[in-house]
Parts: sequence; C-alpha cells; structure tokens
Amino acid sequence: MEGSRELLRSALNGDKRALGRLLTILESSPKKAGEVITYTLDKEPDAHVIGVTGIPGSGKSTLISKLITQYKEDNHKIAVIAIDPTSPLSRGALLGDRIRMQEHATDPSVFIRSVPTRGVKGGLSFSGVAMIEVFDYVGYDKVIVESIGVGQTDIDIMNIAHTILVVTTPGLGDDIQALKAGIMEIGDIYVLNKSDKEGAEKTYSYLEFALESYELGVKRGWTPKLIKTSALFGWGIDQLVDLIEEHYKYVLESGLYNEKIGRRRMLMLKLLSEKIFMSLLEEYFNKGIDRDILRKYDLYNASIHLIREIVEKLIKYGG
Ligand SMILES: Nc1nc2c(ncn2[C@@H]2O[C@H](COP(=O)(O)OP(=O)(O)OP(=O)(O)O)[C@@H](O)[C@H]2O)c(=O)[nH]1
Ligand SMILES: [Mg+2]
Repeated sequence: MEGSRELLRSALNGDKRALGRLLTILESSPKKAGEVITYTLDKEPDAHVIGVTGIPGSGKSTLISKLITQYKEDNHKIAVIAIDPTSPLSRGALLGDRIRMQEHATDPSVFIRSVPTRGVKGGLSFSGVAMIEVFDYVGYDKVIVESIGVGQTDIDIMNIAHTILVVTTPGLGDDIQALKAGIMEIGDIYVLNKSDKEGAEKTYSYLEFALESYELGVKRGWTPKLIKTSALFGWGIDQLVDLIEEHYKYVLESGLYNEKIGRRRMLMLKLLSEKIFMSLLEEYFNKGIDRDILRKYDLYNASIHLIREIVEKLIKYGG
C-alpha cells in the first residue's frame, strides 16, 4: 500500500483516486490521519473556505452547483464537503445533494465529498476539518462546506470558514425561526434564495430591516450583505460571487485569514484528541472497568481515576 506521502504527491498531481483514498484515511484511522495532516502542515494554507448554511431545503446544494460553474470559469479548483447530519430524515437530502452537484462530479477541477457527522454532537467531525486541510494542501483554492443550519455545526463552521453564507427563502415564518436559532448572527452574506417565489420582496424587506436594526453580525470592518438569488433560474449568481470575493478580500486584508487558520488547526487537534480519548475510554468500558471503579470511588473521583489511567497508558505506549 502506498504511504500517505506518496498519496499526497499523487493527489497534488491531480490524481483524484489518491485524493479519495486520503480522505478515507482521515475518516478511518486516527493514527494515519495524524500522519497525513503532519505532512500538510508544511505548506502555508492559501485556500478560501466558504461555509454555506441555512434551513433544510433552502437550495444550498443547487446554489453551490451554480457557484461551482462560475468558479470553474474563473479557473479555480473547487472542493465541496457536504455534511450529512446522520439522521434518517436527511438520507433523501444527501442523495439530493449528490444529484444536484452531480453534473460537476467528473470534472477534473471539482471534488465533492459527503461527510457523516457520526455522532459527533452537532459539529463538524474531525475528518471534515482535516479534509479542508488536505484539499488546501493539494491545490483546491475554493473549499465549500455545506451544512444544515443547526446549533453547534454552525459554530464550528463559523470558527474555521473564512466566508459564511446563510441561505434563507421567502416566507416570514421561517426567517423568524432562523433568527431564533441564532443563524442570523453568523452570516457574512445573507442569501435570499428562491426569490422567484411569491413573497420574496416582503421577506427581503424584513431581512433588510432585521440586519439593520439589530446590526446583526457586524464584525470589524465588515457589514453583512444581503442578496436575492434564484439558484433554479440562475439569477443573482454573478453578483453573489462578486460579494463572496469582496468579502474574501476583506478577510485577507484584515488579518482574519490567519486567525481562522489558527482556529482550524486548534479545532483539528481538539477533535482528534477527543477521538483518541473516546476510543480508549470505550476500550475500558468494554472491559467492565466502569463497574470496578464505581465500586471503589464516587463518580467524580472515578472519572479522575479513569482519565489518569488513560493518560498513563498513552504515555507508556505512545499513539
Ligand atoms: N423555486 C426554486 N426552487 C429552488 C431554488 N433553489 C433550489 N430549489 C429547489 O429546492 C429544493 C431543495 O434544493 P436543495 O439544493 O437540495 O436544497 P438544500 O438546502 O441543499 O437542501 P438540504 O441539503 O436538504 O438541506 C430542490 O427541489 C430545488 O430544485 C430556487 O432558487 N427557486
Ligand atoms: Mg443540500
């Protein structure tokens, strides 16, 4: 079997199968994943990570497909990570994502991958974050992450994506809910998609008002923008790309770019150490050690005891 360094080299030369295998390594083996990432850390990151979030069915995948078309024309290499919330309800949606972006799947400059969150509460799992690192290393300069807008997932994306798109649709009710869910605070660009539908003007005014009156998400030097699109009819896509690029310019000039890279790497370290820790913990539980120590200690001290044992084991045998 090829080592991770060879796989990285092949992927750098445009070998999509090698890239696919690297991503599988990130998902399946913490130890090998650590090795892959160590190699990638040699290179200064230079990819633009774009987070696309918003209520289910708002047209995120359709919109991303249009963005891909546009970015391809401008000679970018685009990678898409679609986060699967692992609920039975979303299975259809995942299939939908594949179909909607399928037209680009065989393009040499486009790579699309779905990532199950697999029980990681809400947020991006380790493999998702590590994939961004690998895509960046092998030369994908636009990395788009699609996630449904719920809780923790958005917080993780906000911490590592350079530009965040929040996608909404006409219909006042939904938008009030989006506001409540905190989604309205994280966007750099708010996209009112499906503006071909009835009620678009009303929702646009409402969103405009909400953004102005609450000064939602105003960050140093950037005022969140609002744009109407129809991914279905291709309306507003050029303007959206312009806005994304305007924001990216701001990210680079303000020093936010490097801050986000720092956070991305911190998050990777945190998620991988959690993963390793949890697998050792499970090993202990499978041996029935939980019953043994709970007989000896109270719950708090039993936990301390368990942590100490795991740390000692890690020190003794290494990773
Ligand atoms: N009328 C209209 N329909 C759209 C538009 N964009 C997407 N749709 C439709 O909305 C449905 C959902 O689109 P998706 O792109 O799968 O939405 P999504 O946000 O990725 O959905 P999830 O991944 O399930 O959260 C599909 O039937 C699309 O054809 C639009 O601009 N106008
Ligand atoms: Mg989708």
